[in-house]
Amino acid sequence: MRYAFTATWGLEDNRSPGTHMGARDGLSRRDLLRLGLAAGVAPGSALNRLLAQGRPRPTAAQLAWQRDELAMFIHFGVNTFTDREWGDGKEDPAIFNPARLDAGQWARVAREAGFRAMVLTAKHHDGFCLWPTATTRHSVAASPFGGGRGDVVREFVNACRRENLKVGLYCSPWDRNSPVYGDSPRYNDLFCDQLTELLTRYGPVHEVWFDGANGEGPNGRRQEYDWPRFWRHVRSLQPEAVMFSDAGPDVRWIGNERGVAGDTNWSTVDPAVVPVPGMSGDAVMRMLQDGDPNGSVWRPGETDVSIRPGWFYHPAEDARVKSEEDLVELYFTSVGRNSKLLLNVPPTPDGLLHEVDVARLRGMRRRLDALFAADLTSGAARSWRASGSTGVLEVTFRRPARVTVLDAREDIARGQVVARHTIEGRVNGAWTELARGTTIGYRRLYRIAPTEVSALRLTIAEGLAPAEGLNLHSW
Ligand code: FUL
Repeated sequence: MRYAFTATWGLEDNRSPGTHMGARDGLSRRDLLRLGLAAGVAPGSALNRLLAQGRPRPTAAQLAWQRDELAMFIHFGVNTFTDREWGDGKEDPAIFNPARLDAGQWARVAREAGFRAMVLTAKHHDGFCLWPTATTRHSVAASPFGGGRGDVVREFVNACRRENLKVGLYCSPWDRNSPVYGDSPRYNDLFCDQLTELLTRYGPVHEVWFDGANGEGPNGRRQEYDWPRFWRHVRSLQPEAVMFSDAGPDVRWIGNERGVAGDTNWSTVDPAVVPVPGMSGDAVMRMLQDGDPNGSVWRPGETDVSIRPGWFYHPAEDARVKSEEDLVELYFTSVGRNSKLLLNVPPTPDGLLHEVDVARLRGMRRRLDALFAADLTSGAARSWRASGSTGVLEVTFRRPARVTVLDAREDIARGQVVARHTIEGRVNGAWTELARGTTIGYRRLYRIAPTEVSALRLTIAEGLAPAEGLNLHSW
């Protein structure tokens, strides 16, 4: 017997309801699956319910996070003024002087382009804090911005609230300015103090973002981060926030910065493979990209990518902003692969999003709205025939329609089970394959050549448990 669902990291509050089930039942999910597959479980049976219960499921916060689909990343700080990507912590705070800073513009552009959240780099690796902190003098308080009384985090949060966007904050553990960095207990205390300020002064925070970067060379200072402590601390201050890092605990990095989630993408992972942020290696990267169908915790992947080559604004990249079509494609390779898109749009030294970026975002929204203008399956007749953990969902249209996007969905509130699927269309009376893939999860989107169909059929060729609440839309 394997007890697969013990809480990880000793977080008192591992809020994933599914994580404790197996241990209480005394059966691992693998055992349950084996039993279920052998028995050819009937939908609705007691064993079926047990199988479904044994799988990890999202918390309310993870579910809401995923359903938001689009978040905007804002990289802003001293690098914006030095034209660098990684500052060394020796910058003079006097260089931070955004003359026309307008977080309201960031938030308006984000909302109008369909984003539902924003994440700001409150502190990047250079250690410069965008809020007036008591933990260091390396902050906005030592800059000319607002006459030394400015607070970019406050302006950001206020702007998010005005536009009804959720608030996310990035606080880099790697700190190239702090004199106590490398003196592990002292720096861990300081980092927790910074988190306390960020998570108690500004009201509800929905996402706390921990990057895994650490570029210290062989002669650099080695800092042992106390991750379990950081995570417990965030959980105690903002219990509704999801925490992002390579190792979650709530949402994981997708394993690249190109904007591409795994073609196979499970929201469950084996936490032992990526226990802390910043690890490398094939097994780690595979776990981040693909997840693990037998994983014991729910930790969906977030896909972060920049609209420009760099994360921070560089005038030399004004001609290298991703096109409208690139951005639409990013939506399909992230949201359309059971992930969430965190798209970075860096403000200029003026403190505004650049007009080229703004135009591209508007263009992306126009294109997405056109693609998803009408759900062709609304009013269609749906029938679902299940057999064990496989099944067929047939959607018969009232009249034939030209389909360009296929949109399969699992009810992830109940977990993720589909391992292999195909989608066919009835074209001139004959079933024709239109798409095939592995996982579905929250949403699996396919763009296809426009095809006139009178019906669609989603076949689940392999599942880990019977799929309940599966759906298929088309646009
Ligand atoms: C990485 C950082 O090193 C980059 O500068 C950027 O912030 C990216 C989102 O995360 O770890």
